[in-house]
Amino acid sequence: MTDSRTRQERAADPVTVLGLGAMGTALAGALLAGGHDVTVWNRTAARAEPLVARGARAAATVEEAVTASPLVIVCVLDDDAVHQTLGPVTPALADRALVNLTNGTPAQARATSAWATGHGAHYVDGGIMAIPPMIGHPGATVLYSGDQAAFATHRETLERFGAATFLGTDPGAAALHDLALLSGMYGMLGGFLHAVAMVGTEGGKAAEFTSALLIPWLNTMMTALPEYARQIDAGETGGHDSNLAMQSVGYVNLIEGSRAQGLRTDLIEPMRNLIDRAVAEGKGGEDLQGLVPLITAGPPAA
Ligand code: FVH
Repeated sequence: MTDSRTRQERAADPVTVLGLGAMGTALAGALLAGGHDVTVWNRTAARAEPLVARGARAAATVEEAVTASPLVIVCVLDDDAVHQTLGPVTPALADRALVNLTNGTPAQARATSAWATGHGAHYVDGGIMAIPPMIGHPGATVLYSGDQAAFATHRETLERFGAATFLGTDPGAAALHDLALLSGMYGMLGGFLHAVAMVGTEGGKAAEFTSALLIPWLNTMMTALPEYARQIDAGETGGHDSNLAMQSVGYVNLIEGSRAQGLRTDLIEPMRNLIDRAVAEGKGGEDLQGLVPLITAGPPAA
């Protein structure tokens, strides 16, 4: 699937986008802005209208959409929706590059890859590390894995969305790293939401607190991560600065203080549970890095 044409010659390559929710619309919009010949399809046909007004062609059926372009991008709600969309049109998939930017698990990516490849498609899985307004702008990154030749052939088109990072030929790799990054994001956002709720109980404004105190604090803490990561890779569990026995005592204040302010503690309980378990297992002298082996061990037996 190598392509020796120049970037300019590839600029108007036809591309199909299946799924025109917030993200699919942003992806199709970036392709239109890049000068591509874009065919779109959505289960609810009316959602194609704004893109048609910008120059896209709306296909009447999924089959018509898939056969319109050598590169087919699918971005729908979930894995079931991918298969409900493409399942009835498998003969049309042969020789297409199918890039699936629907959020899913590594297992789903591997199964969909085997399924699509079995129908003759060149399958690339992807994880979008951006929200729709970021697509096509600096800061957006999309992770890809799977068919390397298909990725290389369409790389410049895929770069219309943002930086394109290829993580290898295992189709599950992009989903694994996507979920890992989302876990980092939800951890941060969960902390943010609890923090602004706490300050708000005494009339504090989220905007002022966030700019003046929270962001500088999180930025400072972020500088510790590379050393934590090095220790985790080396199998070291810390124990020099902020041991878990101390943190389990201090964490009680976070829980009790939140309750006293009338807050729910759902967002902060899980970390406390893990710290307490580590201490109960004799790891009180370790630092937070020591929690990774507990996470890796999987859920405790019932
Ligand atoms: N939006 C975001 O911030 C995140 C950023 C990171 C990547 N995610 C993932 O992208 C996928 C699509 O998300 P979305 O934001 O476009 O989602 P919605 O706006 O809710 O649109 C959903 C589209 O999926 C279609 N759809 C749902 N079920 C089916 C089905 N059974 N068969 C065919 N299409 C289906 C839906 O169609 P319709 O309701 O308009 O007819 C929309 O096109 C997703 O995996 C995110 O996790 C977004």
